Amino acid sequence: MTSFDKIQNFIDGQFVEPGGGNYLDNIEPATGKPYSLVPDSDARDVELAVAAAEKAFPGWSRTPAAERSRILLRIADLIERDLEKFAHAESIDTGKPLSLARGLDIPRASSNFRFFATAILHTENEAHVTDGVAFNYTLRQPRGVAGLISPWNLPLYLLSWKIAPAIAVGNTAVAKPSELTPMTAFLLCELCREAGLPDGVLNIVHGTGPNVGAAITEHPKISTISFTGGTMTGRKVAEAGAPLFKKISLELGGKNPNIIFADADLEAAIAGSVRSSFANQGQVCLCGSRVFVERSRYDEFVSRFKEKVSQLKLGDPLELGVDQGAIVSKTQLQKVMYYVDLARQEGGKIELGGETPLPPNERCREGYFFPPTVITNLPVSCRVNREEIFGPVITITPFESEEEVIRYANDVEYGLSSSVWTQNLSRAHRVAEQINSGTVWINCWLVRDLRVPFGGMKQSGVGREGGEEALRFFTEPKNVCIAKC
Ligand code: TXE
Repeated sequence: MTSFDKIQNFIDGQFVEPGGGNYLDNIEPATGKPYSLVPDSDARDVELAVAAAEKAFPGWSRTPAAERSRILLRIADLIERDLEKFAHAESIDTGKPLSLARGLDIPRASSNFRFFATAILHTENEAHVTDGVAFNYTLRQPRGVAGLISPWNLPLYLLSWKIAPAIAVGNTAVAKPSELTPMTAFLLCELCREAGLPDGVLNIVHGTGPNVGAAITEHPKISTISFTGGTMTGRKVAEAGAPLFKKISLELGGKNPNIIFADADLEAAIAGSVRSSFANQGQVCLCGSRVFVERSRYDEFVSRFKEKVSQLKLGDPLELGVDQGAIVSKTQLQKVMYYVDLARQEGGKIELGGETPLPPNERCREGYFFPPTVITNLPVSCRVNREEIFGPVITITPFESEEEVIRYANDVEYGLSSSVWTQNLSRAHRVAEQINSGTVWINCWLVRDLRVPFGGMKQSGVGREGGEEALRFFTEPKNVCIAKC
């Protein structure tokens, strides 16, 4: 194993071993085999990272915005320069097709840095004049050390979505990527050094949720926590942070509806639904896993949708032309298979997929593959239709009326996103208003403008990320009131 294969923590600008000297295997999902080691860090490493972040805070928070911006822009440029290296690393680490990492994950990580680097150059401070009495202005100051915890499905994309706004506004950070997908976070540290980010501004501690994640959420000197991951974990993060009155943003799971009305442009709706169902093997919190189709076009939709889905090529993620790679881990694969079995027990009809496929090649003989799976004939209220599967499995259900489908859409504990396909503008507005989700896409999916508020309702989370919301989340508003004498 080369030194490149042994991932290290990044604390105070240095690559360091975990204090306990322990490592975990980092598995390549496409092969099922370990290909690198990831630190199995613990609270001692978090302690060192917090100390470094605290030490760096006074200097970084006083660094002029223009200088912070310059460094973040440099990081964005360097990610772009190393696009191929990062895309390969992300594909190997997650099992996602190389083309997806190259076309979406890594460019978006670069955009995240660029977006917040420039956003901080264009902020305004509010002022409130109290008639004849006083003048108020609002300072928005960085809050100190931020704890940033991210999941495995879009590793660098989601971690940079937190790191960039946190440090852009002058905080320092202790970040923890998922222990399943640590590689691109490790590579990012080298670029931060090259870009001239001062030591201690960004610290990355690798390890498991219970050891490192919990140490971050419980640490009294980390006052701000931004978390993306599963809903059950989000609950633990909230429980740990509440007694310490931490400011917490939670971006959690989804069970998103994808609604196709009879008047939709069916060609576009089918193409969009194939993406929203199976992009990244269905492992995107925004995937539309519950497809609802108006009865009069239901049969046509199901047959055309199945035809399109059957054209998706499952294969070695590193090969060209592959649409479906591997599932991130054995545990996640088992979870997906459990839900497909449950669907059978609940009376579902497996229209497509549902069985472990043959390995795509010799290299991937032990890989974690599962085909795009389409299920019909399930009641809206069954578990498969209510619980987050987070894999390449979707259900299709017919509906009779607008009222009925709105009821179906809202009848889950989640509320992250939704898609609505219709040519009727009034209906689009009406339905968008009534669906309980943080984002409603009309005639599209995953169109992301980094300025818009992003987050979930109900058990999909608390708080919003993106644009102004992120800048506000990572700062503390302070009102200064000057008497008019
Ligand atoms: O995620 P976890 P898991 C959903 C999806 C999946 C399920 C479980 O349904 O099947 O969650 O996945 C860290 N304190 N999503 O277990 O555990 C962990 O190390 C602090 C949806 O892999 O939520 C990782 O860095 N942190 C989702 C991060 O939390 C803790 C994306 C997320 O992992 C912790 C991923 C603790 N006690 C899974 N325990 C989405 N909506 O984007 C774990 N972590």
